[in-house]
Order: sequence, then structure tokens, then C-alpha cells
Amino acid sequence: MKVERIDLFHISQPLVSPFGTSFGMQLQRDSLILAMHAEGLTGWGECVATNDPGYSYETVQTAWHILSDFLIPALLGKDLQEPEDVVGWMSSVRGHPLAKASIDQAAWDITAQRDGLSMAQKLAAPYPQGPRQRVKVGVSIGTQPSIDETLKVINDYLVKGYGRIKLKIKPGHDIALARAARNAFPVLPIMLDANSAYQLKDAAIFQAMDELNLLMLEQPLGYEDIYDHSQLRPMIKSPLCLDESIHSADHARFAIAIGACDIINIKPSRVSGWTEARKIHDLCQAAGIGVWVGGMLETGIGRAAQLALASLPGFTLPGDISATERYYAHDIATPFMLNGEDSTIDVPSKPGLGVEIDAKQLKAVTLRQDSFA
Ligand code: OSB
Ligand code: MG
Repeated sequence: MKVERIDLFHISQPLVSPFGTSFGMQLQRDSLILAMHAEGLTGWGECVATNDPGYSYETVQTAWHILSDFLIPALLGKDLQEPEDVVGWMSSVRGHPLAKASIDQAAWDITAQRDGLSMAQKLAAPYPQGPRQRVKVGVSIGTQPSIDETLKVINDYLVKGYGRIKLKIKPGHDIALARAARNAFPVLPIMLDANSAYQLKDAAIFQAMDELNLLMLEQPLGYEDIYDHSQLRPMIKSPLCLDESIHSADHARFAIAIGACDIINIKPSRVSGWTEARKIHDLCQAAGIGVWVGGMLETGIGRAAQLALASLPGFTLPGDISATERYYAHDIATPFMLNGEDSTIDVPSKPGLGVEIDAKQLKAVTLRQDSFA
């Protein structure tokens, strides 16, 4: 299919509740939406870069630049056969995985539509068992003003039916918070995410958590580190999960080789897209490393593609893929609901992403728009 035109939208949506992490507080979610047009079909992608280079060095501005000046020109007019094709076309650009992932996602969507397959079916083609129809999910809770408020927020999500809770920690807001959560909810799967806020010399803090039976500890150390994580791992009982440090299947291979983690949070956007994400899934499955699908407060466009990835056989741990209402009051695509009885979300089964784009709402939240042909 000849790639005829690509539209780019810079959108800004208010979050239902502020999202605090060790790197900052977010109230408004800016991101980029990409529409790829070919042979009467439209494939959608989401670039999850934010206004600040907090989680990643990429921002909505750098992603707009890299997409409009380099990645989109490398794509226009090309004959897209399979989504894997775009990986090669984008290879002259180093880094910028979040920008690349938006194109990669749109390529999976549009080729799945052409094939009459859901994105989950297309991604799951290599596996005899096919995609799962519903996937286990949890909820990631940002930092709250106090421990009591955190406990209340946890309880509110449990009432809605979430079966796994992730708490954000940072120095000074860690062990007491984790202990209070464990005391209040003795059997709940609880995990902690530090977003790189600690150093190896803080190991005693994590050793003090050994008795809390945590599901895992996510990215405690440096955002580019794997070595110190490999040192920390044998010092603690909690399974160690990497997020920020893993940008490719090669990074995953290096981390596994030196014993840096038990689990990898696979965010398709952080690893340049779904083709690379599936490679990491395969690598981890072969090595006995647990995987789950991470999130970046996506709109329904990105969420649909996260669910498709999470439907692959190796994703046995619950993902950070929550219901739309947890993020946005009025999203730009079909909202996703939680199945409260088993903490799952249904994987879309219609062709491609399988969501409807609300064109009026997309227009209402768009700050800047351009078309490339
Ligand atoms: O570290 O997993 C993270 C959100 C933004 C940036 C980084 C992270 C997160 C989350 C939220 O934890 C996951 C979600 O619900 O989308
Ligand atoms: Mg994380």
C-alpha cells in the first residue's frame, strides 16, 4: 500500500486526576496523534512524549521535529507491505523511540485493517494459541499528598475491581508508604515504581521491603543503568523489573545476560514500537523473564494497541492498562471499560486497532495540526 499522506495532531487533554511521579506532577496530558493514509484506509498512531523531558529525553516538540523533518519524509510514497517495513525506513534516525513508535503503531493498524485482522490477531500470527480475548490489568497510582490519601485511592480502585496496584515511590516516600499499604491490604498484589529515583547505596531501603511480599520493584536505579541493577538484584527479595533502561531488544538481551532483572515492563513506545516489543516478548519468554505491558497515560488510540500487545501469550503479569475513565473524562476514541469481576479489559476484535476515533473531540483538543503528502 502506497503511503499517500500523514496527518499530525498535537493534542492536549486534562487528566481526571493529577499524576505524580518521582520526576514530576502532570495535570494536563499533551501528546501527538498520527494518521497514516493509504489506499482509502487510515492507520492511527500515538506518540506518548510529554511536554517535559522527564520520563524520556523526548518531548512533544522534539517528536514533532523528528517526525515532520525526518521520519515522515522517509515514509511518504513508500510501498508498505508489512509493518516490519517501517523499522528499516526509520533506521537512519538514531534514538527517538517515542516518535518512531507512533509510525510503527499506525503501520500495524493500517496493515491489519487491510488484512481484515484485529491488531491482536496480526501480532499473534506467529503463536499457535493466537491472541487472548481479555487481558489482566492493574492501575498505577501517582504520588498522593499523604499515606492516608494513598490508602483511600487504593481502596477506591479496589472497589472498581482493579486486582493489582502500583504505587509510585521516591526518596522520603517509600518504606512507610509500602508498609502502610501492605498492612491495610495484606494479600493485594502491590508493586512499587521508583522511576530511577535511587542509587545502589540506597539498597537498605529495598532490603527493608523484603518482608512486604511485593509483586515487584520497578526501575529503582538509573534510567540508563543495567549494571547497578544487576548488583542490587541478589541483595533483595522483591523481583526486580526494568522500565526506563530498556530501549530495544538488544538492551533486553544485555540486561538478561548480566542478570539485571527478573521482569521487564514492555512499553511499546519506549522500544520504538510493536515490532520491537514483540521481539522483547519472545526473548524474555525464552529466558524465563516475566513481561507485562506498561503505559504512558495513553488515549484510546494507544490503549487499543497496548491491549493488542498484551494479548500475546507471554504477557502473564497484569499490565498498566486501565479503563479510560481513570485517565480522561472525554477521550478522543471509544472508551475502554474494566471488567471488574476479574480485573481485565477486553482486547478489541474489530479490524486494526478496533476503536472509533471521535473526530469532533480530536478537533476540540488539537492545539496544532499539519499534513504531509
Ligand atoms: O513509569 O510506568 C511508568 C506514566 C507515565 C510515565 C511513566 C510511567 C507511567 C505510569 C502510568 O506508571 C501507566 C499508565 O497507567 O498508563
Ligand atoms: Mg515505570
